[in-house]
This record gives sequence, C-alpha cells and structure tokens, in this order.
Amino acid sequence: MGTLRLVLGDQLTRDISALRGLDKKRDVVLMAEVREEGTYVRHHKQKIALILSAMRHFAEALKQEGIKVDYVKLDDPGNTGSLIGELERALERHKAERAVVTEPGEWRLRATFDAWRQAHDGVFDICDDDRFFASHERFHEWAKGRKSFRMEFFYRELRRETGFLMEGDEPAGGKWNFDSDNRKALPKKLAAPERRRFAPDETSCEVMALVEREFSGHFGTLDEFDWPVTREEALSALAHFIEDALPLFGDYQDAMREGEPFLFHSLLSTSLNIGLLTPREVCLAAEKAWREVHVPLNAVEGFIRQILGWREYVRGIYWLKMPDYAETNFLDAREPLPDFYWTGETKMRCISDVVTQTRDHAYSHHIQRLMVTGNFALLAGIDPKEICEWYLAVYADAFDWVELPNTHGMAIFADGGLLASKPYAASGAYISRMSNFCEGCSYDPKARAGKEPCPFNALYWAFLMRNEKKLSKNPRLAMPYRTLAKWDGKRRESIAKEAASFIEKMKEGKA
Ligand code: FAD
Ligand code: DLZ
Ligand code: SF4
Repeated sequence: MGTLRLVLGDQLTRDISALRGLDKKRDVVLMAEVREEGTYVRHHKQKIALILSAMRHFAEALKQEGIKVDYVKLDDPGNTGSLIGELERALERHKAERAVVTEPGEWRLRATFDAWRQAHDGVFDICDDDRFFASHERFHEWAKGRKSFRMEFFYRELRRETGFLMEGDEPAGGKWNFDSDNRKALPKKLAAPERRRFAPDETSCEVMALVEREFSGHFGTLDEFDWPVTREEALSALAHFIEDALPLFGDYQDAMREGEPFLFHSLLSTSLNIGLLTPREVCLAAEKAWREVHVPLNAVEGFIRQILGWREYVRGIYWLKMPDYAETNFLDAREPLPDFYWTGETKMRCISDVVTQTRDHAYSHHIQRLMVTGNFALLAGIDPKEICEWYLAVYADAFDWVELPNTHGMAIFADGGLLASKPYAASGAYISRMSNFCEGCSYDPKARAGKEPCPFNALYWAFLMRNEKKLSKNPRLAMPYRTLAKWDGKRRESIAKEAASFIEKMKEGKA
C-alpha cells in the first residue's frame, strides 16, 4: 500500500496537511479512539463524547468520498489504548512503510511522536498544522529580541498581513481596538438569543452510552449535550451566531448573568479547536457581516480580535515557551484546589453558578473563566498545576495549547507577566458590576451590616499585600497599591487575618 495517514480527534478538517496529496487507491486513513487520550486528564464527559462522535462522522464523510478509512473504536478488541500503539498495529496490519500525521496541538503528544519518529528512521513524517494564521516560525520571528510580548502588537501585524478590517493601511474605523465600547453591563430586560441546539443523532447517542460506561467517574453530565459534531452543524452554528448574537457580542462581551451561560458568545471554540471550522472562514463571515449587513464595528472587531489576536497569540506563546512554561510559579502559589470547583457547593453564588453550568454544558464564557474561577484561584493562591489541570479537564474546548497560556499566564500570572501585562485580580465590586450574581448571594460585596462580607474583597487585598514585593512596581497596579499605602498596620493585619481564616475554612471544606 501507499501511505498511512493518521488523523487525530482535533484534526477533523478535510484540508488538514496530513490528507494532502492523498491517493485514494493506495493510501489508508487511520483514526483511533484510545483510552489514553480520554484519561491523561479526566476530561468532562461531553468533551470525550464530542470528540468521538465528531471523529466517527468525519470518518464516515471520508468513506463517502471513496477514501479507505481504518477506524479503530474504543472498545474494539486488541485496541492498545494509545495512539502510538494503534499506529504500530496499523503499520503492521496494512504492511505500510510510511506514515504521516499533522503536528499534534499539545506538546505532550508532539514529544511522544518525535520520540517514536527518531526511533523509526524514515517511517513517520510530522507535517505543519497550517490551519492557523501564523506558523511557529512567524511567531518566533515576531518574538525575537522582544523583552515583553503583548497580544495587541502581534494582532496589529496579523491585521495588516491578512487585511481583516483594514481600509488601505489604516484600521477600519480609525482604531485598532474598540474595547472601551465593549464593557457594558447587561440591561435587566435584554434577553439573550435562543441558542441553536444540535440534538444528539444516533452516532452521538451511541458514543454517549460508551462514555457513560467507560468514563463514568469523570466530571460532568451528558444530559444537555448539544455540540455541533459535523461540519454542516458547525456551519449552521456559525450562521446562527453571525445573525443573532454577533451584533451585540461587543457590547456585552464582559457581562455575566446568573443561569445564562451563553449570552452573546459564539460557542464556536469547540468547532474551531477540533477542526470543523477554520479560523479564516469564521473571521471572513464576521467581516462580511460588518461590510454587507452593517453589524457594528465594535462587535466585529472585538470578535475577530479574539480569534486573529488572542487565539493565535496564546498558541505562539505556548510553542515558544514549552515545556518550561508549565513549570513556572511566579507568585509561589501552593494552596490545593478546593472541592467546590468540582461540586459547586459553596455559598459564593458566582462560583457555584459557573461550576454548575460547567458541569452541565462543559462551557463557560471568557469572563466567567477569567474573572470568577480564574480570579478566585489567583487571589486564593491555588497551585498552578492543580488549577491548570482543572481547566483542561472541565471544558469541551480545552486543549493544552490554548488552555495553558490562558490559565497559567492570563488568569493566575504564574508566568510573571510574560503573556499579560498585569494580573487580572479583582474584588467583589467587579463581579457585582458585571453580573447579577451578588443579588442572590449570602455574601455582600459592599460589606453592609447584617451580611457576611464578600470573600473576594479580603482575598483581593491580602493578595496584593502578600505579593507586594513582586507586584507593587507594576504601573497598572499603581492605584490599588496607592490605596494600600494609606492603610495602617492594624487594618492590614485584620484583612490578612480575614483572608487567612477564609482559606483555612476553604481547606476544611467549609467555604
Ligand atoms: P467567544 O467569546 O464567542 O469568542 C470567539 C472565539 O475567540 C472563541 O471561540 C475562541 O476560539 C476565541 N477566543 C476567545 N478568547 C480567547 C482566548 N483568550 N484565547 C484563545 N482563543 C480565544 N479557549 C479555548 O478554546 N480552550 C480553552 O481550553 C480555554 N481555556 C481558557 C482558560 C481560561 C482560564 C481563560 C481565561 C480562557 C480560556 N479560553 C479557552 C479562552 C476563552 O475563554 C474561550 O475561547 C471562550 O470562552 C470560548 O467560548 P466561545 O466560543 O463562546 O467564545
Ligand atoms: C481529546 C481526545 C480524546 C478524548 N480522545 C481522542 C481519541 O480517542 N483519539 C484521538 O485521535 N484523539 C483524541 N482526542 C484528541 C487528542 O487528545 C488531541 O489530538 C491531542 O491532545 C493533541 O492536541
Ligand atoms: Fe461572588 Fe462575592 Fe458577589 Fe457573592 S458577593 S456573588 S461571592 S462576588
């Protein structure tokens, strides 16, 4: 036979580099469901179901084109449980001399594949994953010689290179960034659009039963599973977002409302990350909505920046800095992850709401991840490894290349400011301003008489005090440190005590 072409569960793009030049008569595509990929962290059940169902649909679509596909199911007898094990078995089964794969998105698997390739000279090619706007080389070239990296500057270069939202050499609307328009609080009466659901078909139902059986101890429920699992469904989700949610995406990008996980967000990260959609077509669709249908520029720019800017930038940082990146712990955070990250059982309404929806949907939007669970982990000093593993496990869109920089760098500042210019630390006042969580909470962000004070407040000031040496010179934290400078020793001591007592309660499972 010709070449064995291995396609991984997050590479479900017809034009993926490993499938280019495929010879239908001689080549075989290998796809394998393996236990190791489902358990290297204990992924949310919906993430495993999403990947396995999407893999099965993708394999079927290739077969419909007349391509030979060797598909190994999770419960096939003889399944070795690992991708390398299945690659070796398939090479033997097909008497193939050469195999090819597109570079895996995670460093862990890339290292495993590299090691196998070195041990098997000339057998295995690993080709670039060119579904991104910037190659590894492009990011390296940008990063070379820079002391600090900032997304905004990288994003502007990519805007110029791709021409997205450009008018000649100038950014559309005369500004690169419309963030200042994008921090509105959500009006009480404004309803979020109803989301298009993709009810599980026969394949998804089969896979969900398999997941319940084989991964029963994993976090999350499957009851609300409705992710797009085919390219057609993903395209329909994209069209729905552009029409119904994009116009207000910018205005309410940072808003949160209890019991409403999605608001005006796109829910496209799973489809993008597993390859059902390409970033280019998503950005093109958004830009078209601005040019042709006059969707506001602040919405379209805000959305394109997430994909062309943040998504490319975090991937660049990941491949530039791994594997050392994951080992840093700039703030020397050592506290264990509290149980309520799994159970949602805490009096803190904001956290219990976000954890509950994460359990039910394997989703929460960016500000919930950053300013609720991320902010709490930062303030409480949760160990980077533990909190990163949590984020990797609980979201359907989680892959190390995007989860790690967002958590380790952006949310908990464990990289000391390589990725973000300041820690995203905030007291209860921020959550109160951007959500309605506090209205139904037994704590009070304003610490009025008769109610327990919001733990985020003491934790916030204690965080600043604890890390004064490392953070007080940061110009973006000048204001809170000026406030702290006015406090006498007694006040400092009392806040530090309040925060320490909360952390103790948290460790005893009483928070
Ligand atoms: P929208 O708000 O509609 O945004 C549109 C798209 O922009 C997303 O689909 C996504 O592809 C991209 N995007 C937005 N923000 C980011 C970002 N900061 N980094 C990279 N891409 C971005 N995103 C993941 O895809 N996987 C993760 O594992 C992940 N982990 C995160 C962990 C933390 C602590 C934080 C703060 C953020 C994380 N993000 C992650 C980024 C972001 O929260 C999600 O991409 C977003 O919530 C997905 O929902 P959406 O598709 O509705 O996004
Ligand atoms: C996430 C995942 C899961 C749960 N299962 C599989 C699988 O059975 N087979 C497979 O090829 N890929 C799976 N994946 C996706 C891989 O974990 C992903 O390709 C790597 O993490 C690299 O990004
Ligand atoms: Fe969260 Fe504090 Fe508001 Fe309660 S009062 S919801 S703990 S921010």
